[in-house]
Amino acid sequence: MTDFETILVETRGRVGWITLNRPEALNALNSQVMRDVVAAAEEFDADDSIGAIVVTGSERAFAAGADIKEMADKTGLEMVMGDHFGAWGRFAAVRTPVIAAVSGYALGGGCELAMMCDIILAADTAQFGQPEINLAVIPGMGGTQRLIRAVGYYKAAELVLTGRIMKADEAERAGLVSRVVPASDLLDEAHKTAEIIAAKSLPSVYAAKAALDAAMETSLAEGLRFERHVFASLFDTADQKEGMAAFREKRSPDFTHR
Ligand code: CO8
Repeated sequence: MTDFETILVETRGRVGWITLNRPEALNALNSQVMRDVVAAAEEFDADDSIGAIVVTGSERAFAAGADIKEMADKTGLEMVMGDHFGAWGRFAAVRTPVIAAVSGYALGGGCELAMMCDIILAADTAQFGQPEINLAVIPGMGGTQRLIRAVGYYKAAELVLTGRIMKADEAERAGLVSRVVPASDLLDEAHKTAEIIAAKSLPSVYAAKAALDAAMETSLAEGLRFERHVFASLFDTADQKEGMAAFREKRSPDFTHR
């Protein structure tokens, strides 16, 4: 793995860990964090021995947003030419499932980074929100688009227009968070969930994530067509033969990720 300035990166079994590490700025997402997170995620994604990725921050903050101090004096043209948006898109596009393990603040770009992941697990201390309106801007890394798909138009509109922060239990009720756990258990729970996914056959995991992604972007008819094709294509993998043989023989499957 490359050396990174703003994140800690670790491999535990088949799980790749990315820990945001700018405690002095509550893990605010500056351009270096973006470069580091994108590069680490893409390196894990290119590695067949990694079956799931966990992204986390500190106890106090998953990430308190894009770095306001870095952005404050930029012009619109500089924001466009910096292409921050495109690079974060590469993170959202990795094929490997990504779990966000969120403790403390997940605000602005922090909430948006969590929403680029496939599963959001929250500590009971987690707080989510899109407070950009308080800075006279709007969410710029997917907040207006992904939050609506997660919690519906009306709740998303309230959060984006007022900047209100919601606590973990509200985020779970709203469907943004899949599970809330005590803060002290968060990393263990994230690892257990990641290990469960990483033990599955990788081609089927890639296929499942691609089909879930398609549901976010296409009509029902298109999505169903895509799902049917991907489902059929998995019958050419050795793991499908192994998985179904293991079922018939009443034993655990031994997947080779092929
Ligand atoms: N950017 C830069 N620095 C930050 C950020 C941030 N988003 N958040 C916190 N910090 C810094 C503080 O400035 C402070 O540094 P210093 O000690 O040098 O003054 C340090 O982190 C600790 O923060 P606080 O002292 O403020 O800690 P508190 O516990 O008092 O407050 C809060 C915590 C409530 C989280 C508070 O820090 C806060 O409101 N932060 C900003 C939250 C916010 O508005 N986030 C949205 C940012 S805009 C955004 O995310 C747009 C996304 C789209 C961008 C797309 C292009 C890339």
